[in-house]
Amino acid sequence: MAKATKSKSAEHFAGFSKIAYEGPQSDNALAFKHYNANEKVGGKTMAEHLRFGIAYWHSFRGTGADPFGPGTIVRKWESSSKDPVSVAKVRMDAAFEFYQKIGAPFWCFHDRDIAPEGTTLAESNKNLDAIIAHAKGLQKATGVKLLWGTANLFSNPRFMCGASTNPDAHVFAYAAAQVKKAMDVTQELGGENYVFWGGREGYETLLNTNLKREQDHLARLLSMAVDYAKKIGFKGQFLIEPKPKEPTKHQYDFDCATCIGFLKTYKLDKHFKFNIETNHATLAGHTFQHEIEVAGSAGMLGSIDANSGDLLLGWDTDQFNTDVKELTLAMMSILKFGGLGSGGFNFDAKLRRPSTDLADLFHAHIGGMDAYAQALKLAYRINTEGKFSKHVAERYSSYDSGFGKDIETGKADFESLEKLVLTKLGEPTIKSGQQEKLENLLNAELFRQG
Ligand code: XUL
Ligand code: CO
Repeated sequence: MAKATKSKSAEHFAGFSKIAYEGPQSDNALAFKHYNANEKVGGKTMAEHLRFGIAYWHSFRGTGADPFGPGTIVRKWESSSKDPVSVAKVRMDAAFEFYQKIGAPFWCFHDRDIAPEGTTLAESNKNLDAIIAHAKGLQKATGVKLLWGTANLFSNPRFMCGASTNPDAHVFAYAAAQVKKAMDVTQELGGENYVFWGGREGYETLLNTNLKREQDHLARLLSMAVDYAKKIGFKGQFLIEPKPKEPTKHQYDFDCATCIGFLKTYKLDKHFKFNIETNHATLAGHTFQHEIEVAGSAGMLGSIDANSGDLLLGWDTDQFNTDVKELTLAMMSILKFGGLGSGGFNFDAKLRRPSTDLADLFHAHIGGMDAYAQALKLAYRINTEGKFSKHVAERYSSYDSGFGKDIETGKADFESLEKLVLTKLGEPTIKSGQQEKLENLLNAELFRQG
């Protein structure tokens, strides 16, 4: 059971001890039922497979505000001082206490989440430097590492018409300066990846937009980032996080397939992988697994922003995902592609507006981590038994030899295939896809004991 710990003055989550694994039979709401960090699944521990990260912006800057009302979530550390940089430090202490208590090995941030924006770029950079020094100390003291950093190029009004895709070159220059600094501090903290999410890199109306120039400019910013990484020796992985819309009506980083085309057009593909967010996939009209398959097939599966949308709401609700079936399908694909490498599963998810207790932050992450752990175990078992992969392999087996192989290897052409059909093959036999049988098999596998 989670025991009440003695309240120390510097303890922000007093009463909560480190969340322990107690197994599926436990009825302790503040314990893991499935996530057992050191348990091995196929030669790797769960912690190594899942590399969970906590999103600073939601868990430590989210207030529950929505377009219809102000914040509902009040945290004591927010009133710890009148000076915003001092508050930012105390808030960060609280965050690292949470990371340790929930047992997440990683965290992620935007520059403007962690440090207050100043009235000039120089002042913003100074604030950021003070907080980065603080974060460095906390990382060292706790062992929690940085999964990725990024620049917020969408909140400040200067970015209302985009950052790198802004019609004003002055705004492009500002965005470039901000990304430069965000890369510097990500490197300073040993960040394993750097993310580009283009929330306002798109347009509302073509009546005022030069689409071609905007896309060229987005590619210019990404090329500058590639050059700058070389210059400073940043070895982390660059990740693009696709999203089709919201806040902008039409965003250039629509989905993985669109981004692959974009990156190849500008010869940037070898420098980037994808940070796939579940709710962004569904906004694009895809399943989460579809986006993973598209990225993985191109060798560009990088990291995951772990969350979920709501089937009945058409926007980015950023909920914690507890849908084990959806996550098992996703994990089947992730394991098939060999995992996420330097990526991880970052909870880009926020508490619901009425979830105002500190305990809710624990329940939300416990649920998300347990659901992924269950999915990992199920996916590993399903992939190892190979019932689905065997079925898929058999379905395509006509390409393994003979004229099928000639098609794949480029030996066949229109004339040779026409001759074959006319003289030998004739009409193909109809073969069932057996979808319903496979869906039943999936349910049987998900609920099978052992
Ligand atoms: C917005 C979103 C961002 C990115 C980082 O939908 O997902 O928080 O993850 O900028
Ligand atoms: Co995200």
